[in-house]
Amino acid sequence: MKSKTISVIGLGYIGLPTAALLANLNYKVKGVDTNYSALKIIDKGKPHFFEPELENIVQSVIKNGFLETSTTAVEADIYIICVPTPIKIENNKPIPDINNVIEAANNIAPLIKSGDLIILESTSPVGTTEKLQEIFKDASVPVQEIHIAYCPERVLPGKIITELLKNDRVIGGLNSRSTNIVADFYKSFVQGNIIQTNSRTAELCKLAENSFRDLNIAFANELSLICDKEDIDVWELINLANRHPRVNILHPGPGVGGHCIAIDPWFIVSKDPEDTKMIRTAREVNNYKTSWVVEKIRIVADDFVTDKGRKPLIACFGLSYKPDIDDLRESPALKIAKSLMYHGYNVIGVEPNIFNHKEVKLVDFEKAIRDADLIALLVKHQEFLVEEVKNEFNKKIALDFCGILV
Ligand code: SAJ
Repeated sequence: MKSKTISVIGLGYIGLPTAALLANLNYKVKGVDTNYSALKIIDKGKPHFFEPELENIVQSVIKNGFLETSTTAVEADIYIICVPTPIKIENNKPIPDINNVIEAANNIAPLIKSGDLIILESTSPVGTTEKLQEIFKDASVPVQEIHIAYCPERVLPGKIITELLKNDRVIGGLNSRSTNIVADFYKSFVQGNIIQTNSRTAELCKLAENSFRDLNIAFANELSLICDKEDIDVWELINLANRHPRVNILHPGPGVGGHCIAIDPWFIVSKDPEDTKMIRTAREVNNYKTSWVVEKIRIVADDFVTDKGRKPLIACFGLSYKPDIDDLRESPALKIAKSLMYHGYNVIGVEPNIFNHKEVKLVDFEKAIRDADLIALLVKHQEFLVEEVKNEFNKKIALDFCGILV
């Protein structure tokens, strides 16, 4: 298997770690991306985003030449498509955009030869892998001679390298022969189990996993709203409920962010709006939680104005979409900071994983603690969990939306 060449199309959060890991296992890998400035950084042996353990691997595989980059499609034996599949919400209606997948397939179609593997890893609506077959019908080899499969990525940002190797993988080919052949490829580098199914089940499996988590977080967020009204500590409540042997409630927070859980459930809703009431409602509850947090901060800030006759300086602790990463995609914390600024409040941010932000003024921890009148704890970064730091928060008007002070 290692003699095969691989082309990874899309060198983002999933594609780059996948390409680097495969190159590190001595596959000859070509990474393809249209983002020239990202490729320039990668060519210097650096990832264009932060992910633990990734930099050393990228550095080594660029140096030894096992990973090379290109802005255009490159011929290979195995193609792995990891391009973004965004979703737009128009008039309350989710509209998935799989144009990047279609374009990637169109670009590789002229290069396809008999025996090639074409693997889609991007999160996609049910039926997308079948659409690829349509595109390859026009290729110079009969589609029966190529192997098309869907294999969703399931890695957790912050633990991508470990999870790429250790997680179980679901492989859904367009036919059982393709499923087997693609499964053999994954067996060459994955230590987890390789489970075989068809493409449509694999596609929905990925969407179901993230929707499951979204629903469970929505439940925790809904409890936090109820508890706030009833004057009950939601963290204590969840701790107590979780002592039941069959209850495991997740953590409430300022909403759900990232490019996966905040988006993927909409792929299911978009195909079947009638039968997806719970999935849609979970999305709405988690989105609502973000605006609820803004309102809570505004109430306290407005009280401060009444009391002191001046606007408070609000320090938002954490801007990323979840703890201990620098990823701002769909971040509720960033949305909250920006919404407060939009409403005319004075806002500063403390984000240990980011040096600079073009909209929110970032300051160091000491300055924020010294200058802020009001503190909004939005992301449970490890830096904020140190006992002395928590003591500093407790000396201020601190609104804790992520369970730092519990
Ligand atoms: N969150 C809460 N409460 C919790 C857990 C999470 O509010 O108890 C929030 C986080 O703060 C964050 C959001 O949810 O804003 C999502 O974070 P996450 O850590 O749950 O998930 P992601 O988006 O980083 O990664 C998910 C993972 N999916 C599942 O756990 C089912 C990962 O395995 C997927 O590979 C990834 O989506 C993806 O790429 O689809």
